[in-house]
Amino acid sequence: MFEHVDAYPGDPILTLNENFQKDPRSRKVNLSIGIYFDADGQIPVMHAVRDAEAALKIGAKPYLPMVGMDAYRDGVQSLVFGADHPARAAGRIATVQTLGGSGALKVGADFIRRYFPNAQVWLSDPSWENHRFIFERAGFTVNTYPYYDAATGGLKFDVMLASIDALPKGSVVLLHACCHNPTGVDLDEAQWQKLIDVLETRELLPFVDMAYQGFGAGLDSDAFAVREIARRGLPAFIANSFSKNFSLYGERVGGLSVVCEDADAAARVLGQLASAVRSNYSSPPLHGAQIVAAVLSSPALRRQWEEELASMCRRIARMRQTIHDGLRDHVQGEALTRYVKQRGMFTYTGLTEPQVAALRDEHGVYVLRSGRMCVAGLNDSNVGIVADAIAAVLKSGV
Ligand code: KET
Repeated sequence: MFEHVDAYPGDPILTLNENFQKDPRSRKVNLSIGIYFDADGQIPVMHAVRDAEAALKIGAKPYLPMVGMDAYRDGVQSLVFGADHPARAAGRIATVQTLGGSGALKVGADFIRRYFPNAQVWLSDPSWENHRFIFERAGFTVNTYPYYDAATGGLKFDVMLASIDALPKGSVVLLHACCHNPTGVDLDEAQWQKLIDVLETRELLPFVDMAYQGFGAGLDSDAFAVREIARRGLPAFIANSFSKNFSLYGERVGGLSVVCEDADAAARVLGQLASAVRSNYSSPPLHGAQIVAAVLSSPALRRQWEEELASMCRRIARMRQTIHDGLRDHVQGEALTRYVKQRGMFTYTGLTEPQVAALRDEHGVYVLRSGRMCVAGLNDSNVGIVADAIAAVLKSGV
C-alpha cells in the first residue's frame, strides 16, 4: 500500500534540532533552531507569562470560535499595527488567531491560492527554509528575488528593488518585517519607503512575516513596514508569531491579519479565513491565546513583558559582542563585524557546509547547513567553546 511513499529526508532546522537532543556529548552547543535561551541555557518562562497563567481560572474548555478568541485577536492587531492605527479604526483589517506564525503563513497561502490562483510567490534569497515548503505545498510556484550580498554581509537593495519592480502584477512578495531569517539583514526605513512605492505602483501583494517583533529595534520600530503598508492603503497579508517574543513556542500562538480596502471587504475576507480554518483544523487552541490576551490587555503585565523582552535583546547584543571579540584574532573584516551588525536572533556566519559539518562532528557546535547561527543560544559558559571551535575549524582549512 505505501511502497510509493518516499522517505522524508528531514527538515533543515527541526530535524537538526532533534539530532542535537540525541547527541550524547556533554559539551554540545545548540545554535541551530531559532529559540531564545537564557543565560543558563534554558528556554525562559517569562514572568509576565507565569503571572498571567497563574491568574487563569481552571474552568471549562469550550471550542474557540473558528477565527479565535476576540481579546486575543484584538491584542494581535494592537501589537502589530499599533492600537490607534487608522486601518484598525476603519475596520479594514481581518485578523484570525493561528497556529503560530507557520499556521498564519499556511492559512494565508491557502486563501491566496484560492482567490488568486494565477499568482506566483517570490521569496528573498535566502529565506526561512519553511517559506518555500509552505507555499509550494499550497500549490504555488515559488521564485526568489535577490537580497543578501555575501560579499558585504549586507543587503543588495538596488538589485532587489529592480527585480521586484519587474514582477507581474498580483505577484505575492514575501517580506520579513524585521530580524531577517536567516541573514539578520534588514531594510532601513528609507528603503522600506522605496520598496512600498514599487509594491504600490506594480500592484503587488506583500505577505509580511513578522516572527521576531521586539528583537530588532523595538516593538514599534520593528513593525514599521507593516504599519506603513497598511497606512498607505496597500492590500497585505501579515503573519505574526508570539513563539519567540513571548517564549511560547509549543503553545502555537500566532495571527494572520489581512489588510483590506474597506470594512466590507475585511468582513468577507474574515469569513473566508474562518472557512479555511474550519476545513483544516476547525478552531485554534485555547491556552496560549488566553495567556497572550491577558498580558496584552493588562497594563502592568504588558509593561513587565516589554521589560523582559528588552532584557532578552540586551543579552543577545552582549553575546554578539562577546563572540565578535572571541573571534577577533581569527576572522577579519566584514566576516567579523557581521556578528555585531546583523540584527535579531541570527548571524549568517558565511561558514561553508564542510565547515558547519566539522563544527558539529568535531566540536559539538550545531549551526544550520546554511551557516546560520542562532546567537540567542550563546551564553557565558558556551561562547568561548564556540569561538574556539570556529577558530579551530577555520585553521584546519576544511
Ligand atoms: N517565520 C519565520 C521567519 C521564522 O523564523 C519562524 C520560526 C516562523 C515563521 C514560525 O514561527 P512559529 O510561530 O513557530 O510557527 N523559525 C524558527 C523555528 C522553525 O524553523 O520552526 C527557526 O528558523 O529556527
